[in-house]
Amino acid sequence: MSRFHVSITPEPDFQSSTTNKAHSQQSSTLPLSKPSYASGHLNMSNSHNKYSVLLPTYNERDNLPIITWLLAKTFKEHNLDYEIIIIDDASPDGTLEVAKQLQSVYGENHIVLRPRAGKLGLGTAYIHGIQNATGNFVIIMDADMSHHPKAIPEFIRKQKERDYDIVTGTRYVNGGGVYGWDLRRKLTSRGANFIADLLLSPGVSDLTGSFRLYKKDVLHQIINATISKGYVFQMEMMVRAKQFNFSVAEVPITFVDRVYGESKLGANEIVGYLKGLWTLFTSI
Ligand SMILES: Nc1nc2c(ncn2[C@@H]2O[C@H](COP(=O)(O)OP(=O)(O)OP(=O)(O)O)[C@@H](O)[C@H]2O)c(=O)[nH]1
Ligand SMILES: [Mg+2]
Repeated sequence: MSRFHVSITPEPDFQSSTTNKAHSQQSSTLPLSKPSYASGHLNMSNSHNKYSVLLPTYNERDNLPIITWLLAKTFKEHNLDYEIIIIDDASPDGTLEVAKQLQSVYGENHIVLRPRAGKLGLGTAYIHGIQNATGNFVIIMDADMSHHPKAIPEFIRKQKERDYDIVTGTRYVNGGGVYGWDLRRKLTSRGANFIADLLLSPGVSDLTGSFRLYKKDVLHQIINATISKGYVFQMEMMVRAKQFNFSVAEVPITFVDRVYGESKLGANEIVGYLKGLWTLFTSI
C-alpha cells in the first residue's frame, strides 16, 4: 500500500490582523482538534528536534527583520530549537547587511548566513541552504511575509500526528486562502495547479506553494532527484515525493501578497513553468 496520502487540519485561529476569515469548516481524513497555540504552548519542549528554516532572499531588506522577529518569537514561545539560514544572492538592496545586523541581535546559533555571489535562483538556494542545515527538520518558506510563521506550530503538530515525511501548506482547501492578489495572479496560480494536477496528479492541493516542513533526509532525497528550475521546482518536489512514496499531510494556510517589494512573476516565468511541466510530463 502506498504511504502517500494527504490529510488536512484546520488553520488555527490566530486572531490574525490579515484576515477575519472564520476557519470553522474543515475537511480531513483525520480526527480534528482545534489547535490552541494562539493562547498557549505546544508542549514540545521534551523533543530533541531542531528546525532549520531556509530563507532565500533577494531584495528583502524591508521584510527580513519582520519575518525574523516573528520566527524567533514563534519558536521561543513554543520552546523549539531552531536556526534560520538566510541565503541571500547578492541582493542589490543590501539585504545581507540587514541579515548581519539581525545575526548580531539574535546570535550566530539562531541566524546563519550563507550568502552567494550572484542571483543563482531559488532551486539552488535550497540546495545550498540544506547543505548547511543542522536540524533534523527543514522548513522552507518565503521571506516576503506571504508565509506567516504563525502557521509553523501547526505544521509541527501535524507532522507529529503520524510522523509524516512532509507537511505542506495549502491555500486551496477550506480554511486556506489568498489575500492581496489581483484576478490575473489568482487565475495564474489556480491554472498552474490545475494543469499540473491534470498532467502529473501528485495528490496535493497546492502544488506551487512553497511553505513546507520536511524531514531533512526526505528533503535531501527529493532535492537530489528534482531537475526543474524556476517556478516548476516546487511542483516537481511533490511529484518526486509521490514517486518515493513519502507521506504528505496538508495544513491550510492564508497566503498574503508580499508586504514590501516588487513581484517578480511575469510572462517569462509563466512560459518557463509550462515548459517545465511539459518536460516533466514527457519524462516521468
Ligand atoms: N537567494 C535567492 N532568493 C530568491 C531568488 N528569487 C527569489 N528569491 C526569494 O524567494 C522567495 C520567493 O520569491 P518571490 O519573489 O516572493 O516569489 P513569488 O512569491 O512567487 O512572487 P512575488 O512575491 O509576487 O514576487 C522570496 O523570499 C525571495 O526573496 C533567488 O534567485 N535567490
Ligand atoms: Mg512572494
